[in-house]
Amino acid sequence: MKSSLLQILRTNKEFISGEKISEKLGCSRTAVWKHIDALRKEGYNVEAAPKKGYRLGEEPDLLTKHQLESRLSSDTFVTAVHHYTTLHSTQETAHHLASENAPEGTIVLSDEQTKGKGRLGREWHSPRETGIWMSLILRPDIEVKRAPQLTLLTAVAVVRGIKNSTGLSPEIKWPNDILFEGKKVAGILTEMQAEPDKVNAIIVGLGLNVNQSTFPSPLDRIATSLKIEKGDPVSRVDVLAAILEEWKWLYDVYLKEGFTAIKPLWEAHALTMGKKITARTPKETIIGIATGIDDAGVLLLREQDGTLRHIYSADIEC
Ligand code: BTX
Repeated sequence: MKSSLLQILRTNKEFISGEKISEKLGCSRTAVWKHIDALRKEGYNVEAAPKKGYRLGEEPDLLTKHQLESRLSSDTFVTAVHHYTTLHSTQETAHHLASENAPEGTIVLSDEQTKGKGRLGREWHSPRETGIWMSLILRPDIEVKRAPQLTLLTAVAVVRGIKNSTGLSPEIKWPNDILFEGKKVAGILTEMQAEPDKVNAIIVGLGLNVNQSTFPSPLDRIATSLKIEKGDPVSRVDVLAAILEEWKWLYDVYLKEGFTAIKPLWEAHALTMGKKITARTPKETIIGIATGIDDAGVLLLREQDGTLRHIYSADIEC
């Protein structure tokens, strides 16, 4: 109800009467008033004028269920939004929901994470209301070995969503970082619930720094935010809605045509291609020229002696 009310108020630039709203929503005028009162308490500036009705002014930058739902297009792939003010980790909660059969398209968002996690048990700094800390449950009918392709697909969605909503153009560092001139603005963590030959759920976590002005040491040397890059605060909900739009069509294309259709889009934003890089895996360090990714999304690295190496997972230094 709150999502629909927000949509109605937003699409009416001028005042709209309580009666009209109640007709559109199929509820009483008292119910309309109650919801408007609740929105005001959350920080929405809803003007009221006698005989004219209500008009929406400034909106707070919240990632609540109704704020996000009111921004999504009707053909979104988002089926449920779970919003929390604080969580250990949206990944942890999404895993729990996935194992209880939450449908594909379920999103978990939190204003802050107290134990946000990166790959290999690293920490992800997720301070309150400054970033997008979210996990998405997907249930594609794909082989287990194809799951890492969803990290690359998500990176494309994030870069394109950022570009569409802010005009900024970050780059992708294989496999899971989004950077502005070497500084990390976002990280992606793809995890899986699977049987040996069947994916039950893929949980894609996205941490995107939006409105931080500074970072604690030692992150200050390696991290940036959209606000720092743009020089102005950025609306988290606008950015997230734009990313979800991109995510949806890329995922549709991926399910129909496979990763080969996504690969050129990924390459168009990839930072590492053609450059000399160092790939560190738990077993070895490989230095070479990144020549591209193959049709599975595996990084191809040409060593000095000409050997072509396939890198399935590594930390990359450019
Ligand atoms: P990663 O292992 O590639 O990167 C983790 C590293 O990034 C850390 O060791 C640290 O150096 C650096 N780092 C930590 N926090 C930040 C930050 N806010 N900005 C820039 N750099 C940072 C990347 O892992 C994947 C991160 C996914 C995070 C999301 S948030 C929502 C979801 N829930 C959850 O617990 N994790 C995911």
